[in-house]
Amino acid sequence: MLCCGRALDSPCTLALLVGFQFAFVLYFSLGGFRSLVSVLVHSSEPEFDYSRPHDVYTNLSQLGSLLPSYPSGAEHQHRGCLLPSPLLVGPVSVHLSSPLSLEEIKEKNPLVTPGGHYRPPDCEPRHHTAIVVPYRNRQSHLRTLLYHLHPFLQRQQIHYAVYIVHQSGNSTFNRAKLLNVGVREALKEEDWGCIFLHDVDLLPENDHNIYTCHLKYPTHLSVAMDKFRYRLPYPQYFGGVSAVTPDQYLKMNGFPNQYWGWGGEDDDIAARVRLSGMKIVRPPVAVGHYKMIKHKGDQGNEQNPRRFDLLKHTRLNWKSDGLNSLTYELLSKTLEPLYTNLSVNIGEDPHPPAKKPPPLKNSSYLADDDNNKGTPERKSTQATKVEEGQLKTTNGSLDVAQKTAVNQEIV
Ligand code: UDH
Ligand code: MN
Repeated sequence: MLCCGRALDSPCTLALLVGFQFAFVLYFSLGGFRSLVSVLVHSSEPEFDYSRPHDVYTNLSQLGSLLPSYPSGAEHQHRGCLLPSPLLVGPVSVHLSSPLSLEEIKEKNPLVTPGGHYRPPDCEPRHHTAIVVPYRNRQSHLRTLLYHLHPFLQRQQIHYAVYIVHQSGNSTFNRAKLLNVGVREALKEEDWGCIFLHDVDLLPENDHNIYTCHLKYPTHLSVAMDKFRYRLPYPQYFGGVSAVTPDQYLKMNGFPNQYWGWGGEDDDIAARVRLSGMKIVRPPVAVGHYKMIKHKGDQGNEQNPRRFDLLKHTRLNWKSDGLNSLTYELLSKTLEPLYTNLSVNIGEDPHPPAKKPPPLKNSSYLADDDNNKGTPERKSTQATKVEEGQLKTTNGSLDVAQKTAVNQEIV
């Protein structure tokens, strides 16, 4: 240090200045303190900046035109699509308010063909994925999903189609049975290598969340939903968005047909995965971000009070209730511009919820809620929910609603 004490022009001072400058350049080129720390501790989790998301239609105009890596011409059409796709952008914004009309969405997705099918125009896709959506009476959610998912998947350069499995009639909703129908119908149409089971109200926020299957094990994709503060609500959670290959699906005998109403079926599916000798795989939390469109419980999809009993018997029932016992009537199959619509009669709930009494005129408890949630029946269910929060299902996981209640209590 002595040599540096005298003058600014001494070689030592100069060396120090150059050293500092180099350190600064290095610091900022690494992206500041956070990245510096992650480099030092060798974090394996990818990092994404969700504060500056891209528009979900970014890079779409490049499809089918001249991409530097995909010059047009017949010989290149037989070239395998690059992995990962060079079109990916990472975090994408999600538009939840006032979705466009179906016609407007179709205009924005000119390469999507009837039935909601898509194939990359410039390269041979390496993945073939059917998206199966259980559905009834969620029109605006469906438009929001289609607006978002089509460009999202096209950027991934996969071959895909969207199947909406519409439960006809007014019987209690049965998500898992609709998924069984969707898988069977989709596989009748094409030899899909991967099937996504996708709630209509979930929108992926990062296009590095690739819609393909793990070769060996079922995948759970929606690991970080905004509704659960971007983390898994409980370790065995398998709801929202998941994916199986046809082989994995056969191995677990598909999904249960007996869960009418809200809840339990996702935990049953998770249990089937383990009982059939498989395990659940997941993308990193930083990739599996989803936004759920905010909604109330649907009429006809009331909480299933039998779900805990059913879950106790998954071990006994999974081999006899599932794909091998599936019955339904396909009422219609139409190729809409952005999706294939399968309208199905899946039968009646053998234990329908008790009919609510007709609303009394001037009743005081109807005044505060327009969605029938103020009825005594509904209130008593909600009141018991927190107490139920300590219950565990047979496979050790908490019910989503229960766990949410527990989480809210802890925080
Ligand atoms: N679904 C429909 N129509 C219905 C019911 C469900 O299309 O009437 C489908 C849809 O794809 C939905 C999925 O089934 O995304 C799952 O149902 P959900 O969205 O109701 O499930 P979620 O776990 O429930 O999001 C959140 C709380 C709703 C209130 C639960 C009762 N307390
Ligand atoms: Mn939902």
